[in-house]
Amino acid sequence: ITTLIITLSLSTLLFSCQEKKVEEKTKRPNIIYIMSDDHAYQAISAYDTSLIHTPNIDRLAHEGMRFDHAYVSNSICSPSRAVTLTGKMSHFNSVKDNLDVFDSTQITYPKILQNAGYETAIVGKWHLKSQPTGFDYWEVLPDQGDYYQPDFRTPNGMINEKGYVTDIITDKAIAYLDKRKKNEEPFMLMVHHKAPHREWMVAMEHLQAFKDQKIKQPATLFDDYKGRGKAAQEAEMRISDHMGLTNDTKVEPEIRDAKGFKPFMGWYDFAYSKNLKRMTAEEKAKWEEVYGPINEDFKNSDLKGKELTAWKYQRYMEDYLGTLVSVDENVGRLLDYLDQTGLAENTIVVYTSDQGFYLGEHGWFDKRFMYEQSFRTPLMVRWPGHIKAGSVNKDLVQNIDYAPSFLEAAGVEIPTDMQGASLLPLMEQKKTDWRDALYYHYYEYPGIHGVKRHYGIKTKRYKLIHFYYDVDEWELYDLEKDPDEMQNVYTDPSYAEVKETLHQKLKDLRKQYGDSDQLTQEMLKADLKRLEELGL
Ligand code: SGN
Ligand code: CA
Repeated sequence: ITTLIITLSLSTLLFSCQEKKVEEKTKRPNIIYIMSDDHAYQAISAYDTSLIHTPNIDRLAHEGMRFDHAYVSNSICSPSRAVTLTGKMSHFNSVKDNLDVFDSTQITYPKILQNAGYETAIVGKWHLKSQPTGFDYWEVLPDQGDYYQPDFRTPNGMINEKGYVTDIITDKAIAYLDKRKKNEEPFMLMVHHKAPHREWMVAMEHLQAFKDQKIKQPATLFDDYKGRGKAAQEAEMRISDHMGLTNDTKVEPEIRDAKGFKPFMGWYDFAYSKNLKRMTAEEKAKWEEVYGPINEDFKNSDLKGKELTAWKYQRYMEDYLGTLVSVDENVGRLLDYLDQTGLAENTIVVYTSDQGFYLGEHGWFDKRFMYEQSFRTPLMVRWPGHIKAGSVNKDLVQNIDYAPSFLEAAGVEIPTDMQGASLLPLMEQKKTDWRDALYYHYYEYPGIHGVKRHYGIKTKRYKLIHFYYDVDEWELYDLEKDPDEMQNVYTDPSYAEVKETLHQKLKDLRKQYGDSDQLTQEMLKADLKRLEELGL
C-alpha cells in the first residue's frame, strides 16, 4: 500500500510538474517589434501634439510604457538595425554605415529565440544587404524599398505586390499571424515599415490629409549655426539649400532655371521618379490632380529666401506627416487583430524607429547627428501584466538594450558579449542600478548629407561630442539651459569642471564598450580605402 501511495503521489507530482512546464512554456510572451524608418518622436502625439494626431500608436503609450529618453548609438539606418539585432555597438557588429554588409553568421536575438523554440519572422525594410538569417518566415524590401507596387525579397526570389507599402507590410504581418494561429510555440515578429523615409510619398487616400493646414514651424528653422562648429555649418541637409525641389517637394521636373537646367536635382531624384513610374494610371491621375495645382501656384509665386524655405518646409511636412497617417492606421489594424484574436494579452508590442529625424529643427531634414532630434527615438512598449498602463520612463535607454530585453522576457540567457542591458526592470518598475550616460559613434563621412564623423557621450544634462577626420572639434551642450543645442560651451571657463568630468566619463565608456582611438583610426582607414576603390 505504501509503495502504491508513493508511486501515485510521485506520478501526481510529476504530472503537475509537467503541466506547469507546459503552462510556463505557453506563457512565454510573443513579441511584435514594429519599427518605422525615420519616424521622429516629434511626429507622435503621445510625445508631442503639435504636428500630428496618432491615436493608434499612442495606444501603446496609454496601455503600456512610454520611454522619454530612448536613443540610438549611431543614427543611421543599417547600423541601427544591426545594433538592434545583435545588441552590440557598430564597431562590433560589422555595420557602421549604410555601405557595410551585415555579417549574417553573427549571433542575433532572432537566432537565439528560434533556438529556444520561438517561431521568428520579419516583414518590411531590412536594409542589411545580406540575406536575413534566423527567421522562419521573411519577406523584406530590397534595399530602401518602394512606396507603390513594392517588390519583396523572399527565400524564393523577388515578388511584386500591388498597392501601398505600409498597407502591404501590415497585410503580410496579419496574414502570417493568421496562418500560424494554431501553433503552440510563441512567436517573435518584426514589422519594419519603410515610411516615413524620404522620398515621403503618401498613400492615395491620404494625399490631402494636411491640405490647408499650416504646420507649426520649429523655433530653429532659420538657424544660422553661429553657436556651433564646422560640422553643423557644413552638413548638407538644409531644407533651404539641400532639399530638392523635384523629388522632395514634388515640384514637377519641367521647372528649369535660366540656363534650362532643373534647379537642384541630386542623384537621389532617382528614387522619386522610380516611384512615379511605379504608380498605376489611376494613381498617377490622382497624384496629378493633387500636386498639379500646388505646382501651378508655386510656379506663379516666385518665392525666394526665407519664404521659399518656409514653403518647402510646409510641403515637406505635409508629405512626411501624410505617410504617417498610413503608419498609424496600420498600427491600429494590427492592434485590433491582436485584440480580436486574444493575442494581445500575452504579446509584447514595441513601437520604435531606426533613429530620429529633423523636422525642420536647425533648418534640417535627415538625421546622423548626435544632436537630440536625430539621436533620440520614440519607444513605447505594451506588455499586459508586466507594464503598468500609462507609465513613463525617464532613464537613458538605447537600441543596444532591445535584444537583451527580448531574451530576458523570453526566459533565455543573454550572451555575455551583448553590450546592452535588459529593460525589464525598468518596464516592471523595479529598483535597479541603471546607467547614467550613453555612448554614440557615427561614421558615414565623407558621404551623402556631409555629416562629419563624431563620437560622444550624453548624460541627462550634458552632451560632449568630438568631431574628427577633417576637423578636430569638441562641442559641449548644457541641455538644461540650452535644450535646442544652439550654443557650444566647450571653451566657456564656467564649464571647465563639467568638461573634465565628461571627458573622464567618455574615456570610461569607450573602454567599457571596447571602442578606442586605434579602432576608430583603423575603421577610418578601411573606409577611405573603400571609397577610393568605389571611385567616390
Ligand atoms: C537615401 C536618402 C537620404 C538618406 C539615406 C539614408 N535619399 O539615400 O536622404 O539619408 O537614404 O537613409 S533619397 O532621396 O534616396 O531618399 S537611411 O534611413 O536608409 O539611413
Ligand atoms: Ca532610417
